Amino acid sequence: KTISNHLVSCILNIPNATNKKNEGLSVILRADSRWEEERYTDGVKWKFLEHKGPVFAPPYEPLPSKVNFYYDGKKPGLSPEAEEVATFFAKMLDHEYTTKDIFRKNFFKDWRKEMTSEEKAKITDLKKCNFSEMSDYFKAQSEARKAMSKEEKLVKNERLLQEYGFCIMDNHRERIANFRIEPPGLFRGRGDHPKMGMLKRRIRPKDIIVNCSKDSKHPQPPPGTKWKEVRHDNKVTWLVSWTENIQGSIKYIMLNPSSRIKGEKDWQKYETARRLKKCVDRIRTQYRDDWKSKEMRIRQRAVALYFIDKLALRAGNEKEEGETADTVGCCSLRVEHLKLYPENDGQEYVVEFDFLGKDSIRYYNKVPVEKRVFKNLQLFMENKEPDDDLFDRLNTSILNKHLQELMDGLTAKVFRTYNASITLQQQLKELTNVDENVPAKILSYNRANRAVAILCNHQRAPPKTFEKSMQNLQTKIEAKRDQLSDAKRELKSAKADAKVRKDEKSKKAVETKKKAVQRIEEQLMKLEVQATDREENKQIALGTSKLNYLDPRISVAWCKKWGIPVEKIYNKTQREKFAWAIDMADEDFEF
Ligand SMILES: *[C@@H]1O[C@H](CO)[C@@H](O)[C@H](O)[C@H]1NC(C)=O
Ligand SMILES: *[C@@H]1O[C@H](CO)[C@@H](O)[C@H](O)[C@H]1NC(C)=O
Ligand SMILES: *[C@@H]1O[C@H](CO)[C@@H](O)[C@H](O)[C@H]1NC(C)=O
Ligand SMILES: *[C@@H]1O[C@H](CO)[C@@H](O)[C@H](O)[C@H]1NC(C)=O
Ligand SMILES: CC(=O)N[C@H]1CO[C@H](CO)[C@@H](O)[C@@H]1O
Repeated sequence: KTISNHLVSCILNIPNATNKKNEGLSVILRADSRWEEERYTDGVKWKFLEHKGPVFAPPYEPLPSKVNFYYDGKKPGLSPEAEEVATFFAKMLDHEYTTKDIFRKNFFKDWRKEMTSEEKAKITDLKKCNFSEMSDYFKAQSEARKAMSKEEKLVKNERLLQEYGFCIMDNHRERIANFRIEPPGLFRGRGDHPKMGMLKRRIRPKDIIVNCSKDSKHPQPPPGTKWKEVRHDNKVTWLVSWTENIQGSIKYIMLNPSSRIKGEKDWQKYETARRLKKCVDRIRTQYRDDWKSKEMRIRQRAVALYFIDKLALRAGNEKEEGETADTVGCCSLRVEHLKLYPENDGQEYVVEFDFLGKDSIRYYNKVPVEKRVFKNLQLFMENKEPDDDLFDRLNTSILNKHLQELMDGLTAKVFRTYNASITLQQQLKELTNVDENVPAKILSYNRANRAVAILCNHQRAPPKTFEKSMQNLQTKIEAKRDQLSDAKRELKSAKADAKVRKDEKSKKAVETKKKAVQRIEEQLMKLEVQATDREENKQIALGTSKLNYLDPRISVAWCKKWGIPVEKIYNKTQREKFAWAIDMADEDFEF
C-alpha cells in the first residue's frame, strides 16, 4: 500500500490526529495491518479485550424547592422517586405525545408505581396534574446549557471519550460506539406504539453484564456497587449488555463502525453481493423455468423471486415489535395491492403496485412484466378476495430457505445490495465526464447516487427548510453574478489603460484582473452546480443507500481515479464507517 493510503487513514481514523504527533505514528502502523490481519476461525472474534465499562447516566438531582408540582390547584409535594418520573413528563409537555391517550394512560400507570401510598391516594387523575412550573424550569435550564460555551462542552465530552470511549481489542485501540447508557425517561416508540409513555428505567450496575478477557484489567463498577456478571466470551463482539424493561430486549455496547470487527462485517456483506454477481444469471434462468412449473408453490416462489430481483422488494414484513401499521413485503402482498393491465393495444403486460412498505413508506410502481409472470399473477388472483394473500403457498421463511439453497448467504437484501452497487458503478461510468472540473464531477456522482436511491425507493418529503435554503442560495448566486460583471468591467478598463500606457505595471494589472474574473467565474459555477444538486435532491434520501447498499469501494475507487477528495462525498461519520474501504480500494477496483 502506498504512503498516501496511510496518510488518508491517519487523517480519517483518528480524532485530532494533527495535534497528537506520537499517536499519529501509531495510527500509521495500525492502518498498515488492520484490514489484512489473519482472521480467527471457529467463530472466535478476539483473543484480548480490555475496556472501562459503560458511562452511567448522571444521578437524579431533586428540583429546587421553589419549583412546584400542582395537583388540583394545591402543592402536594412529591417523594424523590415520584418527582423524578414526573420530571420526565414535564420535559415532554410541549410534545404531541403528551396529548395522546395511550401515552398518558401508560405514563400514569407507571408513575403511580413509583408513588408512596399517600401519594397514590391523593393523585388519582392525570388531568388534575399541573406540570407547568416544572416544565418552565427545564426550559430555562436548557437555555442555560445552550449558553454554556462550546469549548466547555467539548472539553467535557473529550475527557469522557478518552477515558471510556476506547477499548483494546487484540492489538488495536478501537473506538466504542455507544459507551454512554441512555438516561431514564418515557418510552416513545415509532408510530402509534402501544407501549408509548411507559417508564424506561434507569440502568444500574447490577443490571450490567460485562464481557472482557480474563487476562485484562476488568472494568470496575462505581464504588459500593456490583456488576450483575462478568463474562469472558470471545465468540461475541459486545463489551457490555443489559436488558431494557420496555420490550425486554437485550441492549449492547459495541464497537464503532470504524473498528476492524465492524468493518469486516461490512466488507463481508459486499463480498456476498459480489458473489451474487457471479451466479445471478443462473438464478434468473432457474426462476424463469420455474414460472412453468406444475407445482403452484414453485411458481409462486419463482414470481416472488422475480419481484425481489427486478423491483428490489423486501422479502417479508420486517415490522418493529408493536408496530401496528399495515405494512407488507413481497411474500405478504395481498390481491388488493396489485392491479393488472392486460395487453394495452397488444403491447405490454403491466402491473401496478401500491402498498405500504417498511416504515410505512408507500411503494407505488407501474411496471411492464413478462407475459408469463403476468399470466401467473392472473392465476394466483383467480377467485380470491381483495384481502387474500397473493402468494398463498409462500411465506418469508420458505423463500429465505430457497434463497439459501441458491447461494450461501443469499437474502432478498443481497439482491438490493448487488443491484444498487452495480447500478452505481454503471452510472458513474456513464455520467463522469473526463473534461469536467471537480464540482461538475461531484454533481455527476450525486446524480449516480440519486439513480440508485430512486431504484431502492428511498424517497422523502421535501425538507421544511427547502424553499428558504434555496432562496438563500439564489441570493448568493445573484450577488456573485453582480461581482462578476464588476470584475469584467474592471478588466476591460485595465486593458484599455494598458493599450495607452504600454508599460509593465499596467500589463501586470491586466493579469491580476484576469485572474480575478476567472476566480469569480469558478465560484459562480460552483454555486450554480450546488443549486442544481439541491433542486434534484429535493425528494430523495441519499443517506440510506449510501450507508447500507452501496459498496463504498466503488465510491472510493472513483475518488482516487478522478483525484476527488473523499471528504467531498463522505462526511466524517461515513468516513469512519468506511475506513476499511478507504484503506483497501485502489482506483481500478471493480465491484
Ligand atoms: C398551572 O400552574 C401555573 C402556576 O404554576 C398557573 O399559572 C397555571 O394557570 C396552571 N394551569 C392550569 C391549567 O391550571
Ligand atoms: C436493477 O434493477 C433495475 C430495476 O428493476 C433493473 O432494471 C436492472 O436490470 C437491475 N440491474 C441488474 C444488473 O440487476
Ligand atoms: C411457512 O410455511 C411452512 C410450510 O407451509 C410452514 O411449515 C411454516 O410454519 C410457515 N412459516 C411461517 C413463519 O408462517
Ligand atoms: C453524515 O451523514 C449522515 C447521513 O448519511 C448523517 O446522519 C450524519 O449526521 C452526518 N454526520 C456528520 C458528522 O455530518
Ligand atoms: C473464553 C471464555 O472464557 N468463555 C466464557 C464466556 O462466558 C461464558 C458464560 O457467559 C462461558 O460459558 C464461557 O466459557
